[in-house]
Amino acid sequence: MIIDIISVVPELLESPLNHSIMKRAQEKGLLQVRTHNLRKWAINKHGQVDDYQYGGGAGMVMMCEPLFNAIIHLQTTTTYNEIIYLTPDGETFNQSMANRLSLQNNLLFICGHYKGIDQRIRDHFVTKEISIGDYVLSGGELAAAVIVDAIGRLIPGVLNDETSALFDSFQDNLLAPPVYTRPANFNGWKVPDILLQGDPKKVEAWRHEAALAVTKAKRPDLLKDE
Ligand code: 6GU
Repeated sequence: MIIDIISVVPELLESPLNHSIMKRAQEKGLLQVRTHNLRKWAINKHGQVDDYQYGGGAGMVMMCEPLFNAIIHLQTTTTYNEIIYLTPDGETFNQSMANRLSLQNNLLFICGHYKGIDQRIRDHFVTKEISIGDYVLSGGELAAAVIVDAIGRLIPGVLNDETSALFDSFQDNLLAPPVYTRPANFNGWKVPDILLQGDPKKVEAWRHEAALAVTKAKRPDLLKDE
């Protein structure tokens, strides 16, 4: 999968996408993340990419021209399944969106800053608008990093069997059950017996019950959907 990201602060994307599982996905050639500094398509030598908003009011708006030229340039070599604008007024991101997006070949993310991007770019290019939650970030980059991570780990071959995404929280609308590692007794705090007895059926049943209990306690809304 190729993910292109247009940003005025591409540095913000570097660390989160170049370590751990995202690093491995890219080294294995399963994921290619390419960041593009919008200033390359600035309208003048001052690097201008934003301007005052028509109608007045505080805050700058990212101009049509740099975004138009950046998108057209990228489209000459890549056909995108979705052009995604990261914005607090987009559809709220969740695991089922991550699952669907992980099946695509090429995605383009546009990170907004300031008051956002000129509406005409949204009208004429953007095919999907995503928010990562009901709060406002200073730009779309951290949201893009979150989404790329959530999608990237779902690409077949990125995770091995042990870390398989099939057992993640939310994949079956349940939160994950508690987990334990050695020692079996730490300061008198004991690991549940079932997990030590080595009967896979009993372990599975215990985990399912525990997942249900955790979900009921913390996120009862998840159980209502089904
Ligand atoms: Cl995608 N962008 C910004 N700027 N703020 C957000 C967001 C996105 N999602 C939640 N808050």
